[in-house]
Amino acid sequence: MRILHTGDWHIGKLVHGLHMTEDQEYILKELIELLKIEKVDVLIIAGDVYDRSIPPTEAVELLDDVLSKVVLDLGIKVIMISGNHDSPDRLDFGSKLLRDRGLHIMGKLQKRIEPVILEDEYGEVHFYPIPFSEPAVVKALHHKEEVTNHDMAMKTVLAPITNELDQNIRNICISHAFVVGTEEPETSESERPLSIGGSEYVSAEYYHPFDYVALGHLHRPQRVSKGSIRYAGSLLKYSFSEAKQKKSVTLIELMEKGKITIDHRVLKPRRDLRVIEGELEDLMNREVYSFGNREDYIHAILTDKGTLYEPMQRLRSVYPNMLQLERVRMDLSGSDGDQVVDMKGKNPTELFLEFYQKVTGEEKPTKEALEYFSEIYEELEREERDA
Ligand SMILES: [Mn+2]
Repeated sequence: MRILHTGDWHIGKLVHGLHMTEDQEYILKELIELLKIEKVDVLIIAGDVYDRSIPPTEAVELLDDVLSKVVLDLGIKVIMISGNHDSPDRLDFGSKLLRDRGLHIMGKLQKRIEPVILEDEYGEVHFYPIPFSEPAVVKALHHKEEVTNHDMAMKTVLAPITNELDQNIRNICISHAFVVGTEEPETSESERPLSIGGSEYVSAEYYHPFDYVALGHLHRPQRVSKGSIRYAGSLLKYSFSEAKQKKSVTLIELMEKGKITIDHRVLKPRRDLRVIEGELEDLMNREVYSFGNREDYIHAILTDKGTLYEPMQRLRSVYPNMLQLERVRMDLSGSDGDQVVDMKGKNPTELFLEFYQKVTGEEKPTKEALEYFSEIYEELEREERDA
């Protein structure tokens, strides 16, 4: 049986105010092609299907379209669970009706989680889809007062399953959580914390009895611990902290019990999301920008010292999808932009010196720069008088 493990689609996501739906449509088309080429039997979506509990209509249309193609046209089974971004009840819509067609949705956590049973030449494979399990929900569902954090919640949810697991057959778990094992986890800025205050971590050991664990939540593809507990990672880069990550989907081939191969396939996005750094003139230089796709989503870090005239507009003329601009030294609008400057009793030159120091981090401007300032200042004064 060939399984494609994906997660964190975040359909309908905005990145720096920009709708990613078209990029998602593009990459999902590639995903559909991959499903065909690789002759995949089961597609897993390990939570955060949508980016928001009430997704925009384009997002709902896109998911409907993609799932219809996968399930109806290609006859591939789909198993999906809710993540912390999804609304469990909304995701569950139609789930009973769709089950017989091969679309298995687990939005809302149930006290008893029944496996989705599929078969191949080696026998049955049991898939346990565990929707995102909030501690408060688990506590109420299982009447267990001691459930106060994510670790306890997942332990409570998984215990009845792992206790009765038939170890003669192949068992797969699908879960959306921050699972921590022996490997150092790598997080991204686009992951919303699962818990504010309390710990969001879940111990990997609860998942050990499964043959493979398809996780969602962390956006970088990664292994949690030895064995087969893995994050597929998000479909696309959703923050600049992910600029250097290599996104992929995970292809699993299940053979007889105990025999499994894990592989990765890379999908090429319509636009990459990357960080460029240098002086404005250099970044605008053809020899520099022709190295990459100018249409990519760009975060530019400018290292120029002096003031720049409309750097964002100028960069946009070369990089139409500029999303973020950062000045290495100069930050007038940033966090300390509200600082009150005591201007009383200071002459314009003194104020300029203070400003220069703050902006460049340098002690003093050059003699030429200071002369230039005086010249311009006098000219402005003249203009004001004449007006
Ligand atoms: Mn996510």
